[in-house]
Amino acid sequence: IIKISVASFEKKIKFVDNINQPFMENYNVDQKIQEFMARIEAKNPNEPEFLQAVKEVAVTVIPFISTRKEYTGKKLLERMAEPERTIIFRVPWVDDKGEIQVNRGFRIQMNSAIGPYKGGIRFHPTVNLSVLKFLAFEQTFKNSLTTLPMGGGKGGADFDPQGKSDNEIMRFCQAFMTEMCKHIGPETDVPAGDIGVGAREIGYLFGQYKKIRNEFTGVLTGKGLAYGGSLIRPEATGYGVVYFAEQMLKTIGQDFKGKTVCVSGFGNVAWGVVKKATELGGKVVTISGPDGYIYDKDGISGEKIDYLLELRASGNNRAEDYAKKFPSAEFHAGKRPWEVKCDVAIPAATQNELHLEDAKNLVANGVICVTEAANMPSSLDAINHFLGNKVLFSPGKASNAGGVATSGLEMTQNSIRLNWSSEEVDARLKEIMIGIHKACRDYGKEEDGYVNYVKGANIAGFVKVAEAMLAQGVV
Ligand code: 2IT
Repeated sequence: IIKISVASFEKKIKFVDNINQPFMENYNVDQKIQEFMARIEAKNPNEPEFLQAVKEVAVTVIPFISTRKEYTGKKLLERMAEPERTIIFRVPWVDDKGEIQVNRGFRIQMNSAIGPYKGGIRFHPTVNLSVLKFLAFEQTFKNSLTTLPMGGGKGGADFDPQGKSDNEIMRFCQAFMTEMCKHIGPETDVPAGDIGVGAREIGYLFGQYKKIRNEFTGVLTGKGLAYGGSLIRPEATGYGVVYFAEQMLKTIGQDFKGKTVCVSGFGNVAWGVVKKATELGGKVVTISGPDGYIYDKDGISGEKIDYLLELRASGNNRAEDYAKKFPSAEFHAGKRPWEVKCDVAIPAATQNELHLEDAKNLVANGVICVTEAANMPSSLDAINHFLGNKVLFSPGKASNAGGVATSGLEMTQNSIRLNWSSEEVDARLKEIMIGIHKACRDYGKEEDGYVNYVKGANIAGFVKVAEAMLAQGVV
């Protein structure tokens, strides 16, 4: 028995060695991608979102690796696709009726090569290992793109905040942090918000961390201004997306003025997008919720933008309420906004909300720029349709990096124990987004001048993490 297993072990090593053979001229890139993905799939069955995120990176980064001697044969991407640590824990709590509830909590510590793990916490019933691993994997590349010293992480729970009382939210956050506080810290892992986790939840999480650890530190970002939060952090993701889209438009000599913009979602990110796109002269005509989308022919501006915050805070998850409040709007039940003719499309809801059919609709209707605001909102075939039609298209890991970048700025302010003005934070945010855009262009520009932002973002994100990993050895 021992003999057989040693033989098969040797065989396996040989097989793996062949795949990562050193740089050479007739390196078969397509085969490398297929073999790489086969290994990742075998290791991570039943994780479709994670495999989707890895594949998008593999098809752009493996060809790049094949041209760089220093990166071949080092299993860099394979190491990046294996979390450094995965923590899965029970979150028991008592609801308002006195009934015991049990949720599952997670923290994926994906990669710490360039800084402490950094990434949001998501509370949503769809949360599972696959979703959080895809988010943590994307976060590693995104955080690298910001140029700030942050590794990649993500966490959350399959907890549904909808319909929960404030006390229930507090008890859940405390129960979640009671376990998570053992694994995080300002120099180790710094969580923040994501879907279902906003300023209120961050407050409760911070309070519990401080109580248990007896430390007042910048262990979380997205904090309230009274206890170490940063100005502009709530707006940052959406503003950053629009700053990025502005740069994309600039490459073809255009800007937001007079452009019709379709946005999906109505959460924190969509709010920031609508606010900044409107400020720059765009007309945002849609938002959406799980129930359908709103078409407002007059544009979502002024008090309607403030109403988005109310809508989100209501916890009802119903976009339809907007149409009840503003008669200029139509509600389209059960549909996504991508059937509406627009110049710029900004998916800002959640993963896999824009499929091939939607991409076909957008392209047929003359869309010129698609800037992702959510994490992985477009399916792979939708992305390929945009790229194939030479539409300006940027992946969330590049265009939504302003959120985590501003979290990085919050960490800096916490460390130096100072608070910057909103002008200062906004200026830094804008500079970072312009820098990310440039990095994407540098690595993603094709022979005909078209910028493949997917390729650019993946390679630029990869290079910094790869350099750090090479320098630090096999750890
Ligand atoms: O997806 C994201 O980048 C976030 N949810 C923000 C993460 C952060 O640490 O600010």
